Amino acid sequence: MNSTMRIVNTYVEYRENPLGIDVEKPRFSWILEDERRDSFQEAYQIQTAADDEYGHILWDTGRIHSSDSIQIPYGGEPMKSRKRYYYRIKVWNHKWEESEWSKTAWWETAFMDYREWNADWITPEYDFQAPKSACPVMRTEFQLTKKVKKARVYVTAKGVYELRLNGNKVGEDFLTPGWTSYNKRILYQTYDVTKMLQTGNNAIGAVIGSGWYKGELGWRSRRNLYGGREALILELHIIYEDGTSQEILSGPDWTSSYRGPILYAENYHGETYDARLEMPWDISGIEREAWFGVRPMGRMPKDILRAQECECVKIREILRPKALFRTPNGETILDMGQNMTGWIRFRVSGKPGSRVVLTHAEILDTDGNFYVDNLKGAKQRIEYVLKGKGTEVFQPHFTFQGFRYVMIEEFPGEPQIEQFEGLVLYSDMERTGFFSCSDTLLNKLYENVLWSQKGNFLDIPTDCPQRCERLGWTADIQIFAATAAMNMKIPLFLTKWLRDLAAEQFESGGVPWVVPDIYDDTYAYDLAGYTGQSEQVAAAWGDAATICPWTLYQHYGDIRILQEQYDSMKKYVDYIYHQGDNPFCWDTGHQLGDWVALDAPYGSFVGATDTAFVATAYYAYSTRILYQAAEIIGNLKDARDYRQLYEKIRSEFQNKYVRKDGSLSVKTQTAIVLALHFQLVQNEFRQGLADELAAWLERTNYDLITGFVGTPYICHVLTAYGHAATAYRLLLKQDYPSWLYQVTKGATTVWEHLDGLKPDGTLWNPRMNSFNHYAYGSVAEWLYKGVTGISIGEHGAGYRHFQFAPEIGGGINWAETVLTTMYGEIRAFWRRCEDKIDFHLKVPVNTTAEIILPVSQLESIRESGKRPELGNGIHHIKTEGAQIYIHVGSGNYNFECMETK
Ligand code: RAM
Repeated sequence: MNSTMRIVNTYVEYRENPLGIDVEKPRFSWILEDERRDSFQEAYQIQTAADDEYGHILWDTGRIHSSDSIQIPYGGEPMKSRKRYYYRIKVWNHKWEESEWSKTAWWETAFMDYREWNADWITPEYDFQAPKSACPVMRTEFQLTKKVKKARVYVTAKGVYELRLNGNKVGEDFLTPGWTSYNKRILYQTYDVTKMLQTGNNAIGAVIGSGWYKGELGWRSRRNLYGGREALILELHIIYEDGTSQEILSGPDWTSSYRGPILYAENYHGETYDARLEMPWDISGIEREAWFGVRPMGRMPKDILRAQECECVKIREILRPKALFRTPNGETILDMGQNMTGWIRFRVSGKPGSRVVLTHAEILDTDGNFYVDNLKGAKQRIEYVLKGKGTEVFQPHFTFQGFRYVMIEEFPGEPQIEQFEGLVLYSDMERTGFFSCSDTLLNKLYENVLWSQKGNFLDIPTDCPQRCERLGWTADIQIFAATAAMNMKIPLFLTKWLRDLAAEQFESGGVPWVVPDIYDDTYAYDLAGYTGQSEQVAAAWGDAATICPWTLYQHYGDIRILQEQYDSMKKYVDYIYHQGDNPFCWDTGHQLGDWVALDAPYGSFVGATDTAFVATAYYAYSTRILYQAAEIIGNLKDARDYRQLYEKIRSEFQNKYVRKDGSLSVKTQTAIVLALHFQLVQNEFRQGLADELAAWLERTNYDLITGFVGTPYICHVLTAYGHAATAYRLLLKQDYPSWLYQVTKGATTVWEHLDGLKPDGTLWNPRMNSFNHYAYGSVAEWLYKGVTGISIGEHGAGYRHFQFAPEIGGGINWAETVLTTMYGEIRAFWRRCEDKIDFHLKVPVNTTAEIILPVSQLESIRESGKRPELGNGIHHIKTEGAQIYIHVGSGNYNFECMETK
């Protein structure tokens, strides 16, 4: 065993040591490292065991001759519920050198079958004298006489809950159980509470807020969308040192009270908390008399319970305010320096009954005063009443705010900046992508994109986090998914949401505008006028059904997501097939088109691009994804049938929209972008169209005028047809309209509108003007792919094979991307120095890369001082046009190129 190939990380279902999963065949992935170049895995072995010493092996693959190192499904006996399984992995490299066993890791199951739930759903008995909007508590006490070896709690609620045990909060998650299509799926969480229990008396209970379940949703101020009563279900399983066990279950013996301190809590509107009403309900020995009973909800189904499927929401970052100042109107304002989503935590002392009142907003108006009009009625207001004992620290429970500025309306004494901090809440995803370059404005744009992702990945992918919307708008996420997947590890987050998408899909196969779906035609009326349809389905929105699973497959090599979502993908394409009289185009229904494009007619959100053009282009694209997915999952009949359908749609598209001279009949930039990016026009016309787009941009001062639909692809299209210089002009333009315009205006997140704040200082219509919307942030995909040049190669799903083809230009002197993929870290870097350019690439073990350098002669390249030659990781070298292609295996490569231009 003299190999230096090592397993440095192992994952089960994308996680290290997940607690409480119910996946039947969890998948293993591992990351390999080796200092030597060109290192590949030849074989692997996985062992699982009931103990961490492997005394009792449960499943042993033996040595499997395979180079696969990600997404290997468990193949042992069906797993039992509530058991920990240990595993370890070893590998052999291409020289048959054997690695050490990986560090022992584990996963633990929750309930593998919902029928094992013995607890009841319970709801508090109503207390008519309690404040109407108060958050109820449900609790119980129990005795332990023996020493506890292991204890787990399985818990969820209708509403959002905070679970407490013996005086402490259980776990570090907030706003659990998050938002799913509650009528069909509710996720429960698992916590290890072994250390929180004590011999003698114990108390456990939860306080429940309205949350998404029964709180206000949508701008029409509707409540109780899923039901009118909070409910809780909980099982605490205790195993004693002596091997015996005990269960504490939510049930009729629990008690409830509405008399706690949280008097009001709503996602949009904030929280009211009266600390004088605090009661120690989470410790044992309280008066039972003042408490009401609970009602078991016999009819509430348990078959909708699923173990938590992704990372929960946590406090991911803490920000210190940048300034405390007074506005011209005399308002006292805290500036967080960053538009963020989450809470303010403050420290305060004062008399009993004195108050802290805070309101949150995204921007100041042009006069520098606090501006709330764009919140569309979301109050974002925190009211805290002091109990008046020493220093009191408060952070909200069942609400979240999108804000940069906080107006301090009331505060005992003079507020000091040190008394406040910003708690940034989002789903606990690992950051995987880093980009930076020599252009500071571009770096700021990139940071803003990241912040918009943080601000809008709060359990579901939302359009915005501040106004009374915050919904799972389907187009927004399909547009942003690839960027999101490079920035952070999102497969679990998005898989969970895609399950909701499938759950919410209409009988007809149509996909609702938002997932979870809360809309009906009255909402449609507000956005689109009377549509006369009960189901709202739009191109580019519904296509989230195909594009999101495909994005996960590409970025994480996840075939299971294609298998799981396949029916949903197919139903969606079939739905379009059945719209209107012509099955090969989509020219019916109410379409949202190239949303918020600047070429929109006055007063419209829908850009100038013909909506049937957009719909047909997307129809073709989704059908192509579908047949490719069918191929990958081995459904060859569908692959054939849908490929034929795709070809028919494409020729119908050409009949309708491509003129004999190769120009398009729809004359917008977005039309060209879609036609090229989705490869819908005949080969011979493509270059001409790309040239037309580039010339158009040049003529119009590189104004960025495309909307949600055209913008994500515009730079990719330009670069694919030799117009990288134009892409850079567009990207780096600072005056209005452009991406950097908002950066020069002090943006710290990405705006919904390119003209959210116009050059003349006026603001876009407050009805719809968010300053934290990630759709336009999809340009960051081009920072990774274009500027630093990292993209997934053909048949390279999961970055098993990738390209490094940077676009040197835009006056940028250096750029760097570090990307943690399923195979490990890719690092790509280039730098201009005097008359040459340095390139560096780190290729993970078990992957290959194609390096494409912008020189035409091998003579002008050096690797460690020599002309590159085959061997030592380099598999092929070829010259084509003005570029050199070098195919390499794993390792670190440094090339030096004499610049050609
Ligand atoms: C707005 C949303 C979203 C968009 C829809 C059509 O209300 O914020 O971004 O997808 O409309």
